[in-house]
Amino acid sequence: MHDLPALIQKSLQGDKRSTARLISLIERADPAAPFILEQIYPHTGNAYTIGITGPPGAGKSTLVDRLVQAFCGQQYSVGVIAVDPASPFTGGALLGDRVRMKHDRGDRDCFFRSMSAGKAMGGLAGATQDAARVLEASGRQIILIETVGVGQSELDVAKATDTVLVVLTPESGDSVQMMKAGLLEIADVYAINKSDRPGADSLSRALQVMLDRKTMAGGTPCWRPPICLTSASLGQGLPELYGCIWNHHDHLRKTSALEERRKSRLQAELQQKIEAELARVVREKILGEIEAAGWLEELWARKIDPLTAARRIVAAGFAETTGSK
Ligand SMILES: Nc1nc2c(ncn2[C@@H]2O[C@H](COP(=O)(O)OP(=O)(O)O)[C@@H](O)[C@H]2O)c(=O)[nH]1
Ligand SMILES: [Mg+2]
Repeated sequence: MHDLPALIQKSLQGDKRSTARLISLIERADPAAPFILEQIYPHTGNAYTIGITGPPGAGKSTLVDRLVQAFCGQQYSVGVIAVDPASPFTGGALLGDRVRMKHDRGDRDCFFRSMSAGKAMGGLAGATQDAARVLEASGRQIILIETVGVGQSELDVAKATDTVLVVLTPESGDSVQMMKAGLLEIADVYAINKSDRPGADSLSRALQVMLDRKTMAGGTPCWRPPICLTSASLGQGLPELYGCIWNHHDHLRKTSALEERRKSRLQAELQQKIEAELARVVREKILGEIEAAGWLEELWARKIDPLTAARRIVAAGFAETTGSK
């Protein structure tokens, strides 16, 4: 990679093409990725991130497009990351492309990026988080992250944001399923989209009952997720939804919840990175030694048991790695 520092500099100044290239390098875990992340980190920490999740086809992308419109209308600089479903059969990337064309209209300052769940290395949540940081460092104030609300790794992506918007539809009225899927645990704001179709009111009532129960069960009553009825395609209920998102933002800011939320995310990230780093050290420094040192022979000859051997190898490996520093 020639002139990486210049590329980073241009991205920090808001250049879209450089930003896209940095994200690509990070996405495929290029050897330059750690340097990029190190350089941009001091320029992060202020963007507001919003996760949008829900079942496939609920209208998340359509809603995101509407929200982008609203944020841009208020002169915010917006970035969007859409995580495509991992399945090769869904044509997720194509969907992403279709929406990107809408976002990238000249009259809006929006950076759109789709990431493939299947491709991301080092965990989907990690890769998405890193991409969001690049966007943030390049001056994006609001970052929207769309993921399909199926599977733990997708939920983790949504959870790692400041406000989580869960999008449901009258068709997804099977609320017990949703609850099982963990969607309802992470919602800060609900949108019942496609409310132009029948069933939105009854889903809304069912959700209210569930929220009541949660409050009575001793959940922290300080923020009760509001339920907004929207029709993204018809453009209905959007100012209300936009307002609810900001209300949640204000709530987090007024209490110390925003800081707490972000700090606990950083702690989780640090922990995850330590584990990844340990795995790397094990792979690179320790596993190779085993054969050379003849441990297998010792095991085979019953001179030592596997657990004791493993402990000795690890202890020796770390003594060596820390000693060689
Ligand atoms: N009737 C109706 N259709 C909608 C609404 N919002 C989105 N759609 C349509 O639902 C389909 C899926 O939308 P999309 O935004 O791609 O859903 P996603 O998979 O959740 O991102 C598209 O054909 C949209 O035009 C809505 O409020 N009402
Ligand atoms: Mg979508």
